Formats: sequence, structure tokens, C-alpha cells
Amino acid sequence: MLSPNIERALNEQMKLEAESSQFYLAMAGWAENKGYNGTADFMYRHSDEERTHMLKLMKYINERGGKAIVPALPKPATDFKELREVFDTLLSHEEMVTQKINDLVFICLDERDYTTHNFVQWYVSEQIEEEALARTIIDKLNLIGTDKSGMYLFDRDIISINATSAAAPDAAK
Ligand code: OFO
Repeated sequence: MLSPNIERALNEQMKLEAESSQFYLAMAGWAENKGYNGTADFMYRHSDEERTHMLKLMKYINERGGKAIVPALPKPATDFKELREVFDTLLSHEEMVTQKINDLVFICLDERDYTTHNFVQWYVSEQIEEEALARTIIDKLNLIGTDKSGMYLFDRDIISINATSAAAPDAAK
């Protein structure tokens, strides 16, 4: 059985994952409208992944005798100046999510809920991968600068970038 405090914290995290999914869906729409089809594809996949993160929490809360609450979501940003701004926004969002996961770990230990602590470890590892992925992409954009043909190649190649390649940076370049 979950304590009310843990149940509330897990529901907050569930909302955050749903927000992340919406956030990346909006980025996918922006990229598609600008003709960055590779980036759009990447963002659509990323949005789907975030939804699975949300579902994983929803099922866990309900399985442990809590009540998962499907949340209302704020409208995400839909306009960006350039690709670089999209990925900078993505990285700072993921850094904030990592902080929230760390807070969740703290609450689990504080309440001695080792089962939930164990469950949350999956999210701890996932955040390492997601931040590494965002940084790998931003490094590439830094190398390209404002070069248009470089941007074309970036958009073509991002389809093959995934969290595994980010974990082995040399393989991703
Ligand atoms: Fe769910 O990993 Fe990003 O936010």
C-alpha cells in the first residue's frame, strides 16, 4: 500500500511525464511545419516514449492500491526560433524532470518505501540517457552552427540517433 505522500508524489510525476509527451508532440508539429522531417520523426517517437513513462507510473500506482489520476495538462509551447532553441528547451526540461525524479527518490527513502524506491530506479537510469542524448544533439548543432547544408544533414541523420548511441558518444558522431 502506498502512503498518501508517495501516492501524491507519483501522481505528480505521472503528470510531468504526460506533460513531457505533449511538449515533444508540440515540437514534432513545429519541426514538421518547418520541413525538418527527421526532427519531427524523432520528436514523435520521443513523445510516444514519454507516454509509456506515464503509463508505467499509472499502472504502478493502481497496482499498489493507490489511485492514478489522469491529469489536465497545460498547453505546451508551439513556436520556436530555430532547431537549436528546440533542443535547448528539451535539455532544460529533462534537467528539471531529473530533479523531480531525485526528489521522488528522496521521498521514498524518507518514508522507507523500498519497493517504490526500486521502481523509481528505472526512471533514474532513463534520465541519465535522456540528458546524454540531448547533450549529444546540442554538441552536433554547435558544430554545425548556422550552416544550411549542415542543418539538412543533421535533420537527415537524427533519425538514427537514439538513447543507445548517446550512451556511446563516439558511435553517435
Ligand atoms: Fe520521461 O523521460 Fe523525459 O521527461
